[in-house]
Amino acid sequence: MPALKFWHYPGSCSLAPHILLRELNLDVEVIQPTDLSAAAFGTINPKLRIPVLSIDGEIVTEVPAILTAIAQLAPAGHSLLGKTPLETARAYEWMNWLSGYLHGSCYGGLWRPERFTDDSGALQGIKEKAQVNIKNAYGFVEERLGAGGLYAVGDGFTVVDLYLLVFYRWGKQIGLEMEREFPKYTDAMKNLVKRESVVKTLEETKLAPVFEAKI
Ligand SMILES: N[C@@H](CCC(=O)N[C@@H](CS)C(=O)NCC(=O)O)C(=O)O
Repeated sequence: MPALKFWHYPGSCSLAPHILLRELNLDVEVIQPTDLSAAAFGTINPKLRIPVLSIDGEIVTEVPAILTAIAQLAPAGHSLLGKTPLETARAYEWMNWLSGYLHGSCYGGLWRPERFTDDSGALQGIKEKAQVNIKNAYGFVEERLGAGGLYAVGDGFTVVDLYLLVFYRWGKQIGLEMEREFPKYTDAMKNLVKRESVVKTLEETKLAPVFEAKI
């Protein structure tokens, strides 16, 4: 097995690859950087973002690439990227959209509107439009969940389901009524959080369970 190092931040998009590392029981050095400035982090990732994975010293960035790199460390015959070539294409279709559109464009607009304009008067409008785009994007997820509705790709678990968990948590964080408004997405995530790897990673990163037990 290669030597692995993983830079993450609890609750961020790094959660998906973090769970995958635990799913595969990989031996990895996990690092939570406190400073993402160019001076502190620039040599690790010049884009100054987490997550970052180092495989025998080779740095890999971007969630879809990192999920792919980790999945390739799974025993032969795994279906973490889909069971057929078409399912693999679907997995990349999902990951590209989640990373580029939902994360970069929608959540970027909401949480980092200054990336889209130098006009301080335009910031509020960008945030408001981003809120609408996020909600519509979740509607799209709800419609596009695969056969049976429990998985994103086909009828089995793939890395895309882990990536969807990141955005499900964020949806709750920004106050969307995820359970009421997106019942299929919710069922898929309720199914996913039963995995030991999810439970372990949430504990490890000191994040609350996604669905609190009803008393
Ligand atoms: N496209 C990148 C996005 C990475 C990204 O934006 N990560 C966030 C955490 S979710 C981050 O590092 N934020 C720090 C910042 O914006 O300063 C990916 O898919 O990995």
